[in-house]
Amino acid sequence: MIYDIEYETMPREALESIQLRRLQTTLQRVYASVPFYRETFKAAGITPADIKTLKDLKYVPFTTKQDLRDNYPFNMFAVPMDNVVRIHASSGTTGQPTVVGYTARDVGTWSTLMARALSAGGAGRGDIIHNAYGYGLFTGGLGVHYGAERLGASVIPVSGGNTKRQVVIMKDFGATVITSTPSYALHLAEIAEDMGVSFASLKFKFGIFGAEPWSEKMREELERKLNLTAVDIYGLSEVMGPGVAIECHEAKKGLHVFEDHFIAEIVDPKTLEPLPYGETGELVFTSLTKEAFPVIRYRTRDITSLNPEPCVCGRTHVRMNRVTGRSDDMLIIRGVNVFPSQIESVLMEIKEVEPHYQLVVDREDNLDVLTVKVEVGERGFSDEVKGLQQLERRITKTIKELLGVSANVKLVEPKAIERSQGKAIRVVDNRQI
Ligand code: DLL
Repeated sequence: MIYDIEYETMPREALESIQLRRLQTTLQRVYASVPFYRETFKAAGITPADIKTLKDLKYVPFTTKQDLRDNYPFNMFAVPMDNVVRIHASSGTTGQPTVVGYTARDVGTWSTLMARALSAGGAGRGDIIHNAYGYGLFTGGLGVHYGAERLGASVIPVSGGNTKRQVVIMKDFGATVITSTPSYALHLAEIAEDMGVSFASLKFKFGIFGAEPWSEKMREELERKLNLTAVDIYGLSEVMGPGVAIECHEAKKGLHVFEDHFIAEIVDPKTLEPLPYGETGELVFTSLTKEAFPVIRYRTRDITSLNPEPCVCGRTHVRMNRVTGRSDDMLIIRGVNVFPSQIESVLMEIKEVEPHYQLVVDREDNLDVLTVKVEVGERGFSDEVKGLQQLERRITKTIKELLGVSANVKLVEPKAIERSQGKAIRVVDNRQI
């Protein structure tokens, strides 16, 4: 069902006129109230009045994660703290966390967009949503929670962790929709199996998975193991949280960006020039309705492309393709660029291994060495050592053929790779230390 039929199916022309009006208002607001934006606009020799069409957005300077860090914690806020009712922060694994704020109206907008998103993903009034995204500073848990309530579904705020108890709850409460990271969903499936609970006996119809990159092959795996339809949801704290874009369950082919609230651009990561529809580059967002923490041309570092083709679901909002990785997650192994998701796609084709893997990069004698650790299925490990070595060689060869990179493949025992309760850690790069 389309939650917000008027806005989600609006003809392009009407949508673009709303975008322009909202963009101009946002630029004026940030110029008046956030010193950072006033300074960057001045340095670029522009004022908000110069932005007369949507195309003029390309003259507006970008905002980076470093800019947000430099203004830690609250200097990017465009309203007085009196008006901020909620604060979230990104995990900050790569340095100072980024802090984001919301007015009461922002929380309302976010809830509506998440209700739209859940609805596009197959949920509705009457559904029971098992929400295993983490509650806390991370936007996943509370973002989905408020959206589910706005939608009129019943939400179980189970959060991440305590996985055995989650299995019991899933069974006893009869949840019909699950929301979690794809890696945690696989872990839940694994624990359920250990406990003798089959997903086929559960009531799940839809899984709404995101917060980390995952592949088409992983979708097949999740749909098979969890016996549901899996859709991809995207978002980031800086832009709002979950619910910036989502796949419709009808097409499952690209994520509709809620364009009446966000302008998405794809730019060449090197030249920063905007790229046309269909070309792959870095995703950049400008928020159009946020009050407390507007973002202007925020460089997400996420790599994808945009698809303007009409969709079977009737939504007119442009679709972004699956995020294949982050530009800062891209590994350069002896000069060859590889994304973890590419390795994932190769591994998923090999039936003897499980979808649990980790990439470890070291530098030995000044050379990059990539080790792909992947779990072998229960049956595989009791097999002969010779068989395992052959399998390692076969995977090494496939990776080399398809991606052009040499990797040491190391088969490990089932469950040897640590399970995460939120975002999986796919890469351990020892070169930076
Ligand atoms: O991960 C928000 C979220 C919560 C999205 C729940 C979806 C579901 P952050 O912690 O700020 O916010 O991380 C944002 O995660 O820039 C991407 O690199 C990555 N990411 C999020 N969703 C996807 C996805 C939340 N569907 C960062 N596919 C983003 C690939 C994703 N990467």
